[in-house]
Amino acid sequence: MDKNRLSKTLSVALNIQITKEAHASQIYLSYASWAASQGFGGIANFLFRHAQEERNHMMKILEYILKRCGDAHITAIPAPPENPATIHSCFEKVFEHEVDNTKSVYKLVKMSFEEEDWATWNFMQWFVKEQVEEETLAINLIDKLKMAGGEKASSYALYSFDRDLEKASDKSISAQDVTTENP
Ligand code: OFO
Repeated sequence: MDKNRLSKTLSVALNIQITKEAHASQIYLSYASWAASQGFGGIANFLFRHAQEERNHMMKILEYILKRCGDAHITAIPAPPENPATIHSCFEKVFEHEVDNTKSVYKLVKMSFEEEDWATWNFMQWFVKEQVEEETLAINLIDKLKMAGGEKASSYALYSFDRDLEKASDKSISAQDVTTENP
């Protein structure tokens, strides 16, 4: 008896998304290390936390594939891009990565809709909501940085921005504890 409840196409796409989430985690991890090396402890803390969140997203998809008795493949993760030149460009890049990830989430939603795989369609709605939150968060931070002077932000403005992020909570929710209401 074949217990696999995922089509070959969706299984491949979900596995690609696992690698994309792992890659996103590596990007946050590398930007966090860069920010820490520049003395921005608050920004680093924020980015390290997001690295963990992306890893949780990866686990969430892996667990879903296994729950549906599909084939999960763990592959190599592409290297993160070069370090950003400034804090402003760091957050612009974060936003661009999130938009890119949103596109692949939408692709999965479309595929599951076309296949009438309502379980996967429903599962992916969590990611649709999560991406809205992550894009909004990145946009808000870029707006704050613009107010602080953007690329020309003074050391004091960056110091205040860093201190604000330092105060943000350190807790990232594990994939298994996440709900649609509390992503
Ligand atoms: Fe950027 O959040 Fe994962 O999917």
